[in-house]
Amino acid sequence: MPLDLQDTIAAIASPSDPAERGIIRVSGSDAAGIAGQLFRADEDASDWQCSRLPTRVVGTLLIPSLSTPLPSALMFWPTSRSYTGQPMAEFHTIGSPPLLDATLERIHECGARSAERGEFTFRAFMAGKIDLVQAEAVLGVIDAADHEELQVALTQLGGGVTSRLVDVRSEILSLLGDLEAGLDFVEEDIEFITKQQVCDRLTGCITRLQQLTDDSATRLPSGYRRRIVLAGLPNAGKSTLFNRLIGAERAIVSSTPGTTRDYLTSVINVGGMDVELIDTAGWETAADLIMQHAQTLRSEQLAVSDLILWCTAADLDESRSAENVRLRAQANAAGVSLLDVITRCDLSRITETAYAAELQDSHRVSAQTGAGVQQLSEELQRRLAGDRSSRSELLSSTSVRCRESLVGATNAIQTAISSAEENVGDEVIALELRDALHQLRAVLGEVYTDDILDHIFSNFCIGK
Ligand SMILES: Nc1nc2c(ncn2[C@@H]2O[C@H](COP(=O)(O)OP(=O)(O)O)[C@@H](O)[C@H]2O)c(=O)[nH]1
Ligand SMILES: [Mg+2]
Repeated sequence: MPLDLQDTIAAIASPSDPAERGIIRVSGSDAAGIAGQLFRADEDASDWQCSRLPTRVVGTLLIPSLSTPLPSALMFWPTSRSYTGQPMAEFHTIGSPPLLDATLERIHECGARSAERGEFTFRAFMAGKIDLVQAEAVLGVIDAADHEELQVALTQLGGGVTSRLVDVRSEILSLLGDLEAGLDFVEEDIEFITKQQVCDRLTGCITRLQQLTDDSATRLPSGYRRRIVLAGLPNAGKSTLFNRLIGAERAIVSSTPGTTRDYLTSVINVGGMDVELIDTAGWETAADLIMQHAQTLRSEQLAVSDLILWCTAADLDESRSAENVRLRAQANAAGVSLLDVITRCDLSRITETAYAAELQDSHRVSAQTGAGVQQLSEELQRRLAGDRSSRSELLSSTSVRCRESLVGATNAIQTAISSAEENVGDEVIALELRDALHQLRAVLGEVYTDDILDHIFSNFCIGK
């Protein structure tokens, strides 16, 4: 990432496909000069360059390689009160790739160079407009795979995580102030803060940091989709339920056991979360090689799932009950959470079977009539939302980068508490607190190394 923040950079900031609107962004000390060379404001707004306030002006772009002027709006931030913390101009015009390319070429001729990946956000970071946690959140918003990820990224961008870190940092700074004041008056034996107060306040910091550390440990990789697998004896109605949940006739449904031989997957939306639903086969005794293969696939699918829906037909024949229990136990042994679903519940009641006693928590559905399917969806939503990983406030990229520093800060504070309890001396406590502060600064990006910055900003697209 070039550290020259003074030269003026430009890039197309809108997606590369043709669209109604395209945006070209220019940032740097010469943004106004460059904009003035190719933009003509409509008459009543021709004094836009004199404004000290952010301005929106309607006019045209004059590009020599184009035969006619291009209608455009100019957004102009004349001072450091812009996203990048420096003068910035944005041209909003027709989103035609060749027109945008021609405009950008003209901007380069006027003296701007091409922006590198993430360079606008990098400048925002260098100008102190955002911290590193928020810079990562910008990337998270751009890359969000579904509503849930977008929500996490927006919270992080809004400063939810930052403000918690800043709170802890202020608390430590204030404690450090008290301890160091005490050190200055050590001869006079004046105590600015009691050991108990130090321990209590530091314990509060640890609780807050612990929550963020836990979050960072459980956060799922970005783009990870939870997987729900339908499992159960042949004819339990898995494929019918699969079709009902995805809202389409994808899986072949038949009363001939072993109809489904391959597994099928489809993405469904559960409470704003994209979830992969998988219909499995291979639950009967393997009579041929294909069925053996189906069994292998089924086991693999089960092992990598986040939730198994074990389907038991309400009209299950008593003679097959033992087999149902055996296979369910086998599926349950994979260590994945399992939810019992009584299927075909329009047919009869399962209460007579011995197995029924175990099914206190089951969900009754009829995929054929649709009864209970809505309630099942709601339960899936609850289960997935209850998953700790989905409650994280940290983006996975931030988690990976910060985990070590968060743990480091927590350990330093823990050592400070032990030192206070053992009356080791305020100098030792202060030393640990300074270490904790350093670790927190690393999380926020107040101390950083070039390779960390390179790693973060090179993941951005150009124009952001
Ligand atoms: N009455 C009734 N029949 C169902 C229901 N769900 C599935 N079936 C029937 O049960 C048989 C097996 O269904 P299928 O979905 O192929 O089961 P799978 O082998 O577990 O995939 C088919 O004849 C379906 O029509 C249901 O909710 N009610
Ligand atoms: Mg099937």
